[in-house]
Amino acid sequence: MSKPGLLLIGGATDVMLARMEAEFTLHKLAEIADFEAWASEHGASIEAVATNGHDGVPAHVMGACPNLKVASAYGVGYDAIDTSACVARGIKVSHTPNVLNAEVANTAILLMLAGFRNFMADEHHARSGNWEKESNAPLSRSPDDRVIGILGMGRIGQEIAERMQVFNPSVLYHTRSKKDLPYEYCGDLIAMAERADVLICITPGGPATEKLVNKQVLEALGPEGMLINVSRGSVVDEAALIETLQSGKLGSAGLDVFEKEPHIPDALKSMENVILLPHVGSATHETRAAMGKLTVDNLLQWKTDGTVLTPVPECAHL
Ligand code: NAP
Ligand code: 8YV
Repeated sequence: MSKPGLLLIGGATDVMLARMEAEFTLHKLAEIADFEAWASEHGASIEAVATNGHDGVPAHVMGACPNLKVASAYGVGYDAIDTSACVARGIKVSHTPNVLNAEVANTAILLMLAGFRNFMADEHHARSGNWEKESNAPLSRSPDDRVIGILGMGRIGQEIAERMQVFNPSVLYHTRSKKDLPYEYCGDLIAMAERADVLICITPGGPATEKLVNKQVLEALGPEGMLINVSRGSVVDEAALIETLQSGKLGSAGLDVFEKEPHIPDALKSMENVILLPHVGSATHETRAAMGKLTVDNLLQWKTDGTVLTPVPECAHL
């Protein structure tokens, strides 16, 4: 019996490739030179797509694959996938929730700790020889006993709140609906930012959260305040972020995500009170292996019985 066609969009590890190739006829988008020619020969054979949170499933790919039935995303965020279009066609979309909670929470906390303790500048002070040539590094601030506002209190937000308990924080959170959690709910994001020493963003991206962290929120956070963004670049108004940091109306920032990745504005690169990471929130061997396993498990489950293990909520009814 012939194997169903699977189109790989973006990269995959060797382990993922071996498992996919054993069960599907694999086509790699990155290796297709003439997409139209490929589509007319193979498009109709493609029943599954493996993709990621950045590349999604482009409209021209969906259009070229009339028999597409499942799209398995490597990552929990799926704002790059048009789920309405998938639901309309009965395409099941899956993602990789939970397996990356701990890693992304660690990333957010590491950014916060590095910010309070001024570790980037201190590292430079040590490495550059300035310690020997000049003097001791300036004092930094303690991460203990801070007010932490978390924007988005889902799987990862809760992991962040739990993991930072050793620093004795007062945790506030803002979401659209109050949760049954031992943290203080704030219905008003600006009011939460006014009270917080640190605002940690960990909502999904997409239109519902676009520029939720605007100039008013950043100014409310204030000259001593710290913004940590490990969600999506779209959640923060990047121009307002640059403006408030430059004017001193916002104290500092730790950023793993940006509006136009992989582009990072020069203004952000030039600021010493900003820590920049190249979207590595989940990027460890261990966590990426777990994400890769679940990505392929979803495809194999679909091949077995037409279901997926971890559908995105919009597709759970399919
Ligand atoms: P989740 O469990 O779905 O949690 C999302 C949270 O955001 C919920 O508490 C939700 O509460 C809140 N939310 C959604 N829309 C909102 C809005 N308009 N205003 C305020 N709050 C809103 O998702 P998760 O698994 O924690 O992942 C969150 C996101 O993190 C992903 O979608 C992805 O974008 C990002 N992420 C980034 C990395 C990285 O490498 N940097 C890695 C993994 C994930 P309500 O529905 O009650 O509002
Ligand atoms: C990954 C992420 O960088 O899961 C997410 O939403 O942003 C990260 O874990 C990405 O999705 C891998 O493609």
